[in-house]
Parts: sequence; C-alpha cells; structure tokens
Amino acid sequence: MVEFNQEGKKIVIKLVYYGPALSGKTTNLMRLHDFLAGRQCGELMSLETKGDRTLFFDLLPLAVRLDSGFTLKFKLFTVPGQVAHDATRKAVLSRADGVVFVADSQSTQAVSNFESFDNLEKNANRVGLDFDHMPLVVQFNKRDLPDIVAEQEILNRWSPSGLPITFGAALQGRGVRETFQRLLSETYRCLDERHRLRETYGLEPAHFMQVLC
Ligand SMILES: Nc1nc2c(ncn2[C@@H]2O[C@H](COP(=O)(O)OP(=O)(O)OP(=O)(O)O)[C@@H](O)[C@H]2O)c(=O)[nH]1
Ligand SMILES: [Mg+2]
Repeated sequence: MVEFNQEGKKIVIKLVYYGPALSGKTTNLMRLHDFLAGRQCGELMSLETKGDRTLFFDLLPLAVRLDSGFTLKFKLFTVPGQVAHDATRKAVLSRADGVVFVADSQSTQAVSNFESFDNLEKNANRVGLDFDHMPLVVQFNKRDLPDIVAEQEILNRWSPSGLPITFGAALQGRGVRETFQRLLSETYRCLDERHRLRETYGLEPAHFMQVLC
C-alpha cells in the first residue's frame, strides 16, 4: 500500500515480481540493478537463497529526488516461485501497489505459468488486493531459448485479459527496462485515480519515469 508522507514530501511504492519457480524474477531485479547501479538504486538484497532458488524474497530499493523536493521511493520485491512457499508469497504480495507476473516462455512451462497466475489471483484476494483493477504487467521471459511459445500465440491467448504483455530475455537484459517502465505507467495511472497524484502532489507520469533515467 502506497505510503504518503506529506511533511517529508515522500511517497513509498511497493512493487512485486510474481511468477512460477525459475521464471526469472530475481534475474529481472539483478539486471535492473546493473542498469541503474550507482544512481537512484540501492543494493539488491537477497534474503535466503539456495542455488538459484529464492526462499524468502529479494528487495531492490530505488529512489529519485525530484526538483520539487519530493522523493519517490520504489521497493521492488520478488516472491519465491516454488509451490511450497505459498505463505511467504502471500506475505510479500501483501500491500503491493503493482505487480509484474514473470512467465516462462518455454512450451513445457505452460501449466506452471497457469497455476502460478491462478495462485496470484487467489493470494491477491486473500490479502485484500483488487485483482481485477490492480496494476499488473505480464512478462514472457526466456525468449532466447528454443522451444518457446510463439509471440502471436501468447498475444492471442492473453488478449481477453486485456493485460499489458511484454517479452524479454532477462538473462541478457532484454525487456527488463521495458517491463518495469510499463509497470510504472500502470501504477501511476492507478494511484492517480485513487490518490489524485497530479492534483495533490503535482506528480506526473514523467516523474515516475525519472527513476529509470
Ligand atoms: N536462458 C535464459 N535463462 C534465464 C532467463 N532469465 C533467467 N534465467 C535463468 O533461469 C534460472 C532462474 O532464474 P531466477 O531469476 O533465479 O528465477 P526466479 O524466478 O527468481 O526463481 P525462484 O526464486 O525459484 O522463484 C537462472 O539460472 C537464470 O539464469 C532468460 O531470459 N533466459
Ligand atoms: Mg528468485
């Protein structure tokens, strides 16, 4: 849940990377950290990992100080994708302002993508998020691998959802910024509707994008 601190002129926004095990959530944050290192980006904290597997969560803090003196803070989390860690996934998802669902493009992963998306919907409802209206971007990752579902097929399958779809190969850094940018714009739109960011705080979409400059 977005936190406003009028006195300190600060807003804190929580964004969560969700998806099945090994789809590339942690890799997305690692590449964002590489792109933004030394600027508005803090250290990437990984809490409890075993090999490639996240057991608790990763956290990447980003912040940008605007000319107006306002500070925008973004806390980017990943959930552990392994089925067994559902309680942790629920806890990490709680109070999220926006979500990237990282799907694995490999044909063999269609069922686990579906199950994880279903799990996202259930957990969102459990923690009181409005699943149908929350900012949500779906990234199909691992486009560099053979035996992946064709882009057009993915677009056809997902078009009824109306959700923004992006394609990436996070390991090579492809699509990582684009996905995050899309999430920022969806999140701005939603928070502006609910909290009148423009009128009350003078915040424009371009201010959110400054975190990527
Ligand atoms: N070929 C390829 N491999 C990728 C890509 N993205 C991630 N990987 C690899 O997939 C494995 C899992 O990536 P992670 O980022 O750790 O996956 P995760 O979604 O955080 O997994 P959990 O923490 O278990 O939920 C690692 O070996 C990554 O290097 C990609 O775009 N292409
Ligand atoms: Mg991980």
